[in-house]
Amino acid sequence: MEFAPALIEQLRHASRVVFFTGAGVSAESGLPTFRDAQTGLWANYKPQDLATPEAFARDPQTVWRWYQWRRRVHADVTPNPAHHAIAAFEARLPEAVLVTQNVDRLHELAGSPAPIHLHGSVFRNKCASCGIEMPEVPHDLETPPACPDCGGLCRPDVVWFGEGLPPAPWQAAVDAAVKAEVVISIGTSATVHPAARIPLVAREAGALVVQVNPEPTPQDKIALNLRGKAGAVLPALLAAVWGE
Ligand code: BV8
Ligand code: ZN
Repeated sequence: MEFAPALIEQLRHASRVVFFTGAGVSAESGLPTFRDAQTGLWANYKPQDLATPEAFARDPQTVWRWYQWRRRVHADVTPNPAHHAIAAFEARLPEAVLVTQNVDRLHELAGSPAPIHLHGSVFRNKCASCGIEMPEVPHDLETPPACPDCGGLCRPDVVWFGEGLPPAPWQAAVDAAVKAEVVISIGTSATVHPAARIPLVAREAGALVVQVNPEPTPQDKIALNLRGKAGAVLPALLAAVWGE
């Protein structure tokens, strides 16, 4: 895979690089992206309809079972070469920051030290009423357990549509974006807000935005586009920059 020499030079001399990932970085690990049609039992549900507080209030059992199904699916997948390449870049770039929209833990499993999760984690639970953190439970538990403090229902500690993003991760991501020399935006449809603004904030502050995606996205116009799958492009980029 060929890269523009100017891009390689810039990455060789950059220290403040922000990696911004979406569901596409986990696609080659076998995790369906939000855009992919759901399978089996969940084929006739749209994620956007289930990942909302209203859906949980209306039918907690169904929403809980959807997350338990996703946890079972997530438990069986492993990081792919894209996750490993990002972790290898981070190991060489002490000031690198990884911001992810994903709720899986594949970046952590690939060795990324401190991914910033803008949308929470499907492996953390909290009380839907008082918000305290609740322990993980076996992924085959069919009904949400009750909060030991207030009796409220347990829910996954993810950000649902219509919910605000956690302030600290959001601020950390914006701070990294405004200081970034380069943002590498990987596997995101750039349609979910406000997360999708992170590359734009960096661009407006003068950063180069590189986008890795086999498909066009609304980010195309502000990015240097590397059309391809993350699992192929990122290891090739790593080799071109560091000769690894
Ligand atoms: C908020 C956790 C306000 C849950 C998620 C109208 C216009 C604009 C915005 C809105 C609007 N109406 C409503 C909104 C706001 C809404 C929003 O953006 N909606 C969109 C859908 C229009 N946003 C919100 O509601 C946010 N909150 O605004 O709150 C507020 C503020 C203050 C106080 C109170 C309230 C909250 C959004 C967070 C939602 N939660 N996840 C869960 O997972 O169950 S987001 C969820 O979707 C995923 O986590 C992921 O982050 C996102 C999907 O985006 P991507 O990661 O980009 O994935 P996607 O499938 O879309 O695309 C995959 C890409 O990968 C594709 O481009 C594909 O080509 C590419 N790809 C595929 N294979 C590969 C690949 N790339 C590389 N390699 C490959 N092999
Ligand atoms: Zn509670």
